This record gives sequence, C-alpha cells and structure tokens, in this order.
Amino acid sequence: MTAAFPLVPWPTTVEPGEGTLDVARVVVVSDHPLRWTPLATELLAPLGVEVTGAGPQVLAKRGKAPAGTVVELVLEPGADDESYALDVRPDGVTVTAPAEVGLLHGLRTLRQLVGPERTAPVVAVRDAPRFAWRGLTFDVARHWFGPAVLRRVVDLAGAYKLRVLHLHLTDDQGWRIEVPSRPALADVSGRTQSGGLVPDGERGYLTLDEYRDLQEYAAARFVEIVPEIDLPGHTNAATHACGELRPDGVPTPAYGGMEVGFSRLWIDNPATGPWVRDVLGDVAAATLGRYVHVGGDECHTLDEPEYVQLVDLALDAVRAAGKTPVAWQEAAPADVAGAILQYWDPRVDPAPFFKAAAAGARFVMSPASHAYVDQKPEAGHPIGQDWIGHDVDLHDSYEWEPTATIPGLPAEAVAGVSAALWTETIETVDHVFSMLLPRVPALAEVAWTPASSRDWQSFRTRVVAHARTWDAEGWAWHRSKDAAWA
Ligand code: TNX
Repeated sequence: MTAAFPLVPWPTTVEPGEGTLDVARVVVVSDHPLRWTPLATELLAPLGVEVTGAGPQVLAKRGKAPAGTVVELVLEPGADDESYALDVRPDGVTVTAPAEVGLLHGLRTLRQLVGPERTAPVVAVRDAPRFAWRGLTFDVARHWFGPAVLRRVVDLAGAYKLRVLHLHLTDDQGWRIEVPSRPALADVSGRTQSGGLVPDGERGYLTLDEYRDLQEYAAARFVEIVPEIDLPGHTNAATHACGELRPDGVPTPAYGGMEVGFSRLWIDNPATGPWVRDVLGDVAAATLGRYVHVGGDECHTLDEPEYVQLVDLALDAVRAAGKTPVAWQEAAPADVAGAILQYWDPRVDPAPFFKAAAAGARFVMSPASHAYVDQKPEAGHPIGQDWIGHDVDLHDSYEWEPTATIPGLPAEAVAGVSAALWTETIETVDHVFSMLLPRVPALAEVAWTPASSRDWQSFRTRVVAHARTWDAEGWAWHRSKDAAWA
C-alpha cells in the first residue's frame, strides 16, 4: 500500500508490475461504446486525458492500432455485480466485470491511477465491496441546493464508489419536492430555509421533472436516490404550508432557527392519515429507486404510543406504494420488519435495535461521532456544528468499525454505512464540498474495504494525491490537520 497506488477505497488486492502505461489518449473499446465513452470522458478529462470510443468491430475492421491507449471493457459472468478486475499492462488496459456497475468501478479505479504525467503504473487490481449500502445523506431542507449542485454531489459520491444518495428533502425549515396531491407544500415551504428565504431567482424545490432527471443522471452512474420525507417530527415546513395538520387548523409560522424536536403531527387529527398516505404515495410514485425514507428522528414532544402509531402509518404507506421503508433509529419500536434503520445516536438504550434486527430490519450506520460531516473538523472551524463535543476530523471518519457500532448487533444486520451532511450552517457549494472532502473518501473506504485491509497510516498517505482531482473538478476541500497535504 504505497503512494504509488493512491487508491481510495483500497481494493481487495493490488499486484504491482513493471513499468508504466501512457494514457494521454485513451480509446475506450466495449460493446456499449456510446454509453461508456461519455462516462470515461467525464472521469478522465479533468486529468487531461483525451478520450474517444470505438466498438470492437470497428477496431477489427480498421485492422490497425488505434491512435491512443486501448481501454477494453469486458463483461464476464461473476458472483458480485460490483466486482471488477483491472489490468494495466505496458500496452493497454482491460477491465473485466460481471455487470456495467463493475466496469464503471474499474474505470473509477483507473482514474485514480493516472498521475500528473498522464501515465498509470502497470498493476493488476482485483476488487469487490464489503457492504452494498454505501451512502451519503445530504440535507437540502435546511439550506437549499438545486439540481446543478446535486449532480456534482452525485459525481463525488460516484468517484468514491458510493451507491446511495439519500436526500433529506423536508424539515422544519423547508420542503424541497413537488407533491401533486398537496401543491402548497412546495409552493409555500419551498421558499423558506434556515435563516429566512431561499435566494431570489431560486425555486427552492425539485419539480417532479427535475427529480426524474436527477435520478436518471444518478442511475447512469449507478447511484440510487433515496428521498426522505421526515415524519412525524421535523414537520414545521409541512404544518406551515398545510394548517389542516394542526389541531387548531392554523398554519405554523415559518421556522429559520436551529432547534430540533419541537414540531409534530397528531394521529387523531382526521387530516393526518390521508395526508401521510397521499404525500408518501406521490413521492414513491416519482421515485425510480427501491427505497423511501420516512425520518422518524427527534420527536421530543410525542409520547411513545402515539409516536409508534404515526411511524407505522408512514411505514405502511411506503410499503403500500411498493417501496422498502427506511427510517432513523428512533423508529425501531415500530413495525420495522424488512425496513432499513439508520443509526446515528449512541445515547440510547439499544434493546429496541436487537428486537428490530430479530424482526428482519437491517441497519445503515451513520454514527454521528464518525459519519456526521456537518461536525467541525477542528475546533474554531468557521462552519459546522459541534454538539458531539469533539471535532470529527479525517481520523475519526476513518477509524471505526460498522459491525461494532451497536455492540451485540449481529454483523448480518449491518447493511452498510452512510456519511451525513446536515446544512444548518452550510450555505454555499464550497461549504458543501469542503465538509465532504476529505472525510467522505474515508467513510467510503470504511464501507467498501474489509476491516482487515484498512490502515489509517496508509489511508492518510493515499488520500493526499486525490487533492489534484478535487482541484481539477473545482471541488473545495479542507486541509485536514490529519494528512500531510502537498
Ligand atoms: C441531528 S441526525 C439531527 C438533525 C440535525 C443534526 C445536526 C438526526 C437524525 N437528526 O436534524 O441536523 O443532528 O448535526
């Protein structure tokens, strides 16, 4: 594991060979040239590599070596669609995988091997992920970030082989998706965000067309969008737009502050059931992926029985709409069979988690002290929160074990890992990327690489070379005190 192979996440095996390969001009050869050439171009162009494409027949007809290094993409049966073999030889590159997603992972690894001289070292990489759910949770409710920023976040997620972008679309401060059955939600609460209103000229929510386009952009990069409608707490934007959700029928004022836990729904209000079913049904119908997240966190003004009824209402609505429900850990006492629970807060009794796992729920690990990249990376950092009580720097994001996060939980109950960026204090695209980088690559390695192959000293050396690509992409990043940046 040397800096000559600055790969993140670290692969299953890396066998160095002799010499280097020139990749200044690359010809992608595959059965799907039109599909792959643009993606290879997108990945390699920021490094100064010129990419063209050709089908294998075209190459054969020409009967001569093409002008450039041939990168051959080969589909070959195998057990894990995400696995791939990458062979860099002195005369070309072959990526072999059972499915397109594995081929793309191989191209992503190739990109990380290309150095400033536009050469790649000769090497044989064999690779497959540890966890299937490798995610990023992104709060666009507190501060609004539109489709252009979201596509760049998809690119970053994809570069580190993440498969899930979980969008926290609703909260007390704003509502970020069009809902045909309740247009007031987006019309009214799309305008608001932390500190006041979304900037002039911005709509403040995704139309259903924009939502579809974003999902298709992500799907082409094998990233699945998981929408979150946070219920039954974190609902001030809902009650601001839909006063009928309140017992008195009076809309709540907009909320631009940083408190959590004060807003709620009421199970015995006749408007609640139809609203929850219609809203989740509309969002599920607009979602191409398999999951809908129903929140469930921090309902500090609800007693447990009413909380459980409200969460069950939401879980059932998602199932009825044909999707698998996801919820925050607080939902564990509800009927979570077959659901995904997202763990974040260790300050609780774990007994409901064991019951949930026994009932067939699986867990995505986002322990705040490691995975919350909204936390300040060091004391005095100008943006971010610090409620955890210590900084969450690169080392903290790297050094933890997902299967030990809830001691006693069976390892099979762990579906994966998600980084989380909350945006109460995050206002600009540079804020976003400087909180994601370099910590998301660390979390991506925790999710991809088995614990036995992870090594902090190796990671902190490897990640340094990535800053060149971040700069080329225009992604702001934080010079973490935990690595020796060039
Ligand atoms: C806790 S994590 C929250 C969020 C905040 C975050 C700030 C979770 C499920 N709830 O509402 O934005 O802390 O760090």
